[in-house]
Amino acid sequence: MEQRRFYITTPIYYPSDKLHIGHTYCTVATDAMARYKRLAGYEVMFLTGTDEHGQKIEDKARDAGVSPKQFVDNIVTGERGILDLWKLMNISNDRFIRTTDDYHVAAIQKIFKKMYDKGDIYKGTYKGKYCKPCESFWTESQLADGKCPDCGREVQDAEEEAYFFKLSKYADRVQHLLEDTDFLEPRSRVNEMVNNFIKPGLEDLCVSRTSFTWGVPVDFDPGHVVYVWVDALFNYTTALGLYNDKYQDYDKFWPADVHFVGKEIVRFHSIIWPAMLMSMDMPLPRKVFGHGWLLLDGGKMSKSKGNVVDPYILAEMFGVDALRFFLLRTFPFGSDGSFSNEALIQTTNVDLANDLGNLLSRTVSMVGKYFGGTLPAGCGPSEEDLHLAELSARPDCIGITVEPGDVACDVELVALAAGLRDRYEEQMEHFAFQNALAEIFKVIDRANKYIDENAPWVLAKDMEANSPRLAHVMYNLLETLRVCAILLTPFIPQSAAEVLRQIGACERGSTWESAAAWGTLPETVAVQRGENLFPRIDADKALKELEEIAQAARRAALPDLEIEPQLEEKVDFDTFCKSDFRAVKVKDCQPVKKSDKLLKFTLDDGTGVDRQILSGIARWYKPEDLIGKTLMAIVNLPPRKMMGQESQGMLISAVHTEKGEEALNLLILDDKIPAGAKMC
Ligand code: ME8
Repeated sequence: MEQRRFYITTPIYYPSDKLHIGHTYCTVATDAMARYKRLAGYEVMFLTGTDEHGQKIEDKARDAGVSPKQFVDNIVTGERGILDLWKLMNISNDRFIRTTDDYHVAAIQKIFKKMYDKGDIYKGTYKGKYCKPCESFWTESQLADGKCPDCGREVQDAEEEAYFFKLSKYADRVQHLLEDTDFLEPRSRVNEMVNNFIKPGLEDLCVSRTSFTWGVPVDFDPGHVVYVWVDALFNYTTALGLYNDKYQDYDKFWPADVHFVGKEIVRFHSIIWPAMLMSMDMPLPRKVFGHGWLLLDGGKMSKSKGNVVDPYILAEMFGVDALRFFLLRTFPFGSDGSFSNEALIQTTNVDLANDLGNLLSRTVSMVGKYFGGTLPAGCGPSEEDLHLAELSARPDCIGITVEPGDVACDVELVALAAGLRDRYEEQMEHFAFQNALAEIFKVIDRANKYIDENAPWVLAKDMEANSPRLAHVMYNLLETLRVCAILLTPFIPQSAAEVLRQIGACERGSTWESAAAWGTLPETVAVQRGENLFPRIDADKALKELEEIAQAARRAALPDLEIEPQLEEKVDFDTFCKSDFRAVKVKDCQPVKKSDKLLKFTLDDGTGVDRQILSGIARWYKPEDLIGKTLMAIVNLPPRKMMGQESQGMLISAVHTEKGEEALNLLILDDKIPAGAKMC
């Protein structure tokens, strides 16, 4: 039989900044899809990588004082960089492409030349608008209120000699592709593309730049570099071996089965990409799926916002599987979703700790307690169970009726679990991860209810009479856990493997086929107790910890040092001279009762009479550390009352702001200066 193949890609990420949880979303979804297809017996190619050229990177590298290559190397391969992140998140990509890789650069030059030779790329003058952060050209009519329609930022005028791709030539074919096939999903994105971009008239696309150098050089016209999106989109084919000898998988895997991309780059993938492939006479990918964004407080995600969105921190605090699970369980893949730490904790506690975790630990510990860890022979599925399971696994099965003599709850559980794989597959084939997980959790909920209905602890009171029934209940629970764990593997690979280990499922009981074969576990299966898979998270404690981390991050983003600007307004000399500044020696210093700000000073000001000054500096100084010090005070201010006590003057200190925190330093004078010495 011919091996079934599946080629899936994520966008290649810009290494312009550290990735946040929103970036992780698409890669985790792609990983779940790739793992699901492998489980179902496909030979899978899962590609991800980094998009390393363009003016934005060149500018950022200059600001950082390093070369563009050093800059991207640091973010891609450096500590806690993109490669480390995918390793941490247990991403099973088969290949990783960097657009600065030599084989890719050489291949892009050949591709550009081929489209040029065909007459689809020609030289002209570019006049228009350019959005630097998005690396996107726009015509006047495409701008939104004069700004970039993608990110809302200012655009710049751009005019230069440039090469153009004849996008207009392919407009009709692309429109047909979008409207009359399932090329682009979800369907709502088709209308957006056709109405906003194709119907107003597709203009030819500027595909080279001369104003910067960090890109793939056009080899037949020095000074031009290839537009970063041409360079980036063809990664999906160069990484398979198109126009290079590094890989030999092009014939095997192209066309791609699906490109997963975020909604803002659907335009590039559903209009420009197919048009260029048409120009190259290459087969088109089978599908582009435009997923939604994870929003933070209703807006785009960024690290400067309060909530912690650093995937490293979240994975370390809650576990990689909990994070992966949350992303795909909570948000429908095609729509936007609101990310919050509260929701992450809630989902982990409810689904993983309560529902799945408890089902596992209760089942395994009861098999241990009542049967010494090994179920007795004869506890497996009855003839009726098997018949029922077979019926349930058939898509045409229309509901199960309970025959007299059947145990109703057995019938329900077995029917639900045995038919799960088909319902799950249906959802996974449509990239409906949330629904696929919902199907699994319906079965898990039913199994938890099944425990309560059967009350094994009551059955166990009379083992002699009830042992066969109790063993059969336990067997059904283990089988349910087995089916669910197999189907959870693409989402939570490590934890699902641990569930399978704890229930004693061997390799044969962990396969895709066995997920639809009720009764695969041997009757005398031995369970292995293990640690609690998903300990409950203390929400208050975790949120407090995250808030502290967020605050520290906000502080770190603040300027190191801030000093108040000098006053414009002038003071005349005579007025200034009226202020009487004196050296004073601290004889005593005490905290002021009921005030966490004030310290009370008893000072020798050289007059022979003690002077009392109150000063709001308790945050910065311990009273005992100041006794004996010589300070500076202004002594001819009118006395004023603070917390019921009189203050006769003011101590002079220097203030500034450090990382957003107010800092204060008293002016401490040389001890040689006698008390009362006038400052001038
Ligand atoms: O666009 N929620 O790279 P990129 C969900 N280099 N997805 C998000 C997100 C969020 N909050 N923030 C970002 C590029 N993404 C190009 C791709 S492909 C040939 C070239 C997604 O690093 C975003 O939608 O800016 C996009 O799909 C992906 O992260 C990479 O974004």
